[in-house]
Amino acid sequence: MKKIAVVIPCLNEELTVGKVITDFRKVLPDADVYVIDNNSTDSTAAIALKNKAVVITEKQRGKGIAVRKAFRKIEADIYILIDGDDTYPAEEAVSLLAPILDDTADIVVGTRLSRSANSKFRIQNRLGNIFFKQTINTLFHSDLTDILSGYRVMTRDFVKRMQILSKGFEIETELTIMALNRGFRIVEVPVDLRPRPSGSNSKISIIRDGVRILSEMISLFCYYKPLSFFGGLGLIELLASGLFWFYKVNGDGPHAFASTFSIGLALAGLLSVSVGGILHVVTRRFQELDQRLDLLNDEIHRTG
Ligand SMILES: Nc1nc2c(ncn2[C@@H]2O[C@H](COP(=O)(O)OP(=O)(O)O)[C@@H](O)[C@H]2O)c(=O)[nH]1
Ligand SMILES: [Mg+2]
Repeated sequence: MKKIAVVIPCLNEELTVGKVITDFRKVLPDADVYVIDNNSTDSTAAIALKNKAVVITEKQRGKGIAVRKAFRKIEADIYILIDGDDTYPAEEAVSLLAPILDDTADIVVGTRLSRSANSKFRIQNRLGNIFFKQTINTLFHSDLTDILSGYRVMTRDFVKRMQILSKGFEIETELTIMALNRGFRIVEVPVDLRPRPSGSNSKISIIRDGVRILSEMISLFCYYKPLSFFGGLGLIELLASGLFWFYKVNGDGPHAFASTFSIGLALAGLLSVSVGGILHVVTRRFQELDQRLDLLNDEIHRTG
């Protein structure tokens, strides 16, 4: 029998955490339920304990920090990550578990944005999600429908191989990009997102967390695909230098500044491309190292 852990990161969710726990007790009576409480100032922890969940306290604020602690502390074969605001249907856990149980996925994402989902989004959240989805699919050549879903089911192997560094709401972006980059099998299952019950408030700030999520995407793109990132930058600089030379140096303006600027831009372009090339080689070596560590991990796991 597979050991299932339900992991619920919470910050001030006293209105909903109890229902999320009892809903999972009905759907998966043998699962262990963990609430990762981030110093909530309301009675989230007390309600979780009353509903016989295991409460893990994390002093440092941030959903990413809470999930990282959960991945380190909790031992299970399968991990179900879900928000504590009762906006995701616990009853869908069975369909999200299926690809994991029949070993066709390493991570299953409850997609709120697939055609068959009937999710209740605030318009700015829906537009933000679509923008981020397009960005990741473009940068990483994937065709995912939902990047930021808080409802995920993951194998132990996946969870224990994640080096989570993000602190806040970038956690889902980091998990998605690391899964894509490491070639894990991602399966999406439609779920209907519900609105929060009245009186219960989202902790996300569209601008602050939107900027954080975007910068997380760009930095991971830079780390995992340095040749595309720096090479692309270099090509833009070389192109700009060529255009500048063509229009300015050949034009009748001050030539000295124009030619110096154009040559400077060309050199910067060549430098970016070379940096991209060097980092590409280094990244390749790191990927091989990751594989070796994974093999060692398997070895240790097998020999116990
Ligand atoms: N542990 C922890 N959980 C958080 C933090 N911020 C948000 N959460 C939880 O993460 C989940 C998603 O947050 P929410 O505010 O609903 O974001 P939204 O669904 O994107 O609007 C909820 O269960 C929150 O309680 C935090 O700083 N620490
Ligand atoms: Mg929410």
